[in-house]
Amino acid sequence: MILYKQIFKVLFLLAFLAACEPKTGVATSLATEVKITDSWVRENAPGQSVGAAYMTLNSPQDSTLVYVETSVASSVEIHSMRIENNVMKMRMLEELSLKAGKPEKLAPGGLHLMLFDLKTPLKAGENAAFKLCFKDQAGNITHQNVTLPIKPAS
Ligand SMILES: [Cu+2]
Repeated sequence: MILYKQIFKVLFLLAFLAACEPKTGVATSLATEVKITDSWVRENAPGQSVGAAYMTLNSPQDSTLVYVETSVASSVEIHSMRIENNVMKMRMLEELSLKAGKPEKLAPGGLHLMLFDLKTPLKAGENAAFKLCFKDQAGNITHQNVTLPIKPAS
């Protein structure tokens, strides 16, 4: 009987710890959380294997966007875009620096997240899950999960 009680106690404790873990994770990341607004994924044309996602990132402290992944594409790159001699040119950035309190806008015609090798067509009205990894000045990496709505291009 006593043994049963002890096993029960241990199981209860494990369940309690498991339930607590995500909460503490959220609590610690809250202090340094980057505010992500105006986020969306562009609906893609049939047959297109690449896509683009946009958002405004506002970090409370100097930090760097170092890595992005998504449920809808095999890989994600941070791109800048500019017009040179009437030709649109995109360039891959290894990372994107965020200044404390200064919103960094990823929007059509400028910075964007380029999605390569789409796993599924991007249809307006659906959602896409993204994970963004930020590195703070001390080198600590934090992850943030966001769900982006897919919207028509215009
Ligand atoms: Cu691009």
